Amino acid sequence: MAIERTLSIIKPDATRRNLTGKINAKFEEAGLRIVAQKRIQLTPAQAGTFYEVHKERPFYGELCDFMASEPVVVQVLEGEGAIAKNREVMGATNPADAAAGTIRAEFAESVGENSVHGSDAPETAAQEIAYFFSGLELVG
Ligand code: YYY
Ligand code: MG
Repeated sequence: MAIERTLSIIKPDATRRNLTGKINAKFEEAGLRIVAQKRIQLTPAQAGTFYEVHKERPFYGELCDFMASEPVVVQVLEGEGAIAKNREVMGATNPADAAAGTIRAEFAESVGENSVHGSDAPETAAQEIAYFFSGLELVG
C-alpha cells in the first residue's frame, strides 16, 4: 500500500463542541499525519461546489447550509493507504451504523451532522485537496 494523501474536514457540529483536538488525536493514533490544516468559514455557495456530486439528493440544501453554519477545519492527512484508513477511523456515514471507537460513533450527532468528511477515492482526494490547498501549503 502506497503513501497517500486525503482531504478531511472537521464539520461545524464538531468545531462548535470544541472537538478538533480529540478528532485529531484519533487520526494521529491511527498513523495519519496532518500535513496541512486551516480553520475557515465556508459560504453556502462554496459548500455547494464542494458537495456538487450530491446536488440532486434531497439533503443537498440542508447539507450546504450546515457546512456554512460555523467554521470548519480543513486538513490533509497523509499515510499508508490514508484514504481507506481515514474512512475506517471516521466510521459509517450514519453514526447509528458506525463501529465502536470510530469518530462518528463517539462524536456525531446525526447522519446530517456527522462531525467529519473524508475523501472516498484517489481521484476525489486529489480534487478535494486542490479545492482547499495550494501545493505550497502541503508540508509533508
Ligand atoms: O462520505 P460520507 O460523508 O460518509 O457520506 P456521503 O454519502 O458522501 O454524504 C455526504 C454527506 O451528506 C454526509 O456526510 C452527510 C450528508 N447526508 C445526509 O445528510 N443524509 C443522508 N441520507 C446521506 C448523507
Ligand atoms: Mg462522501
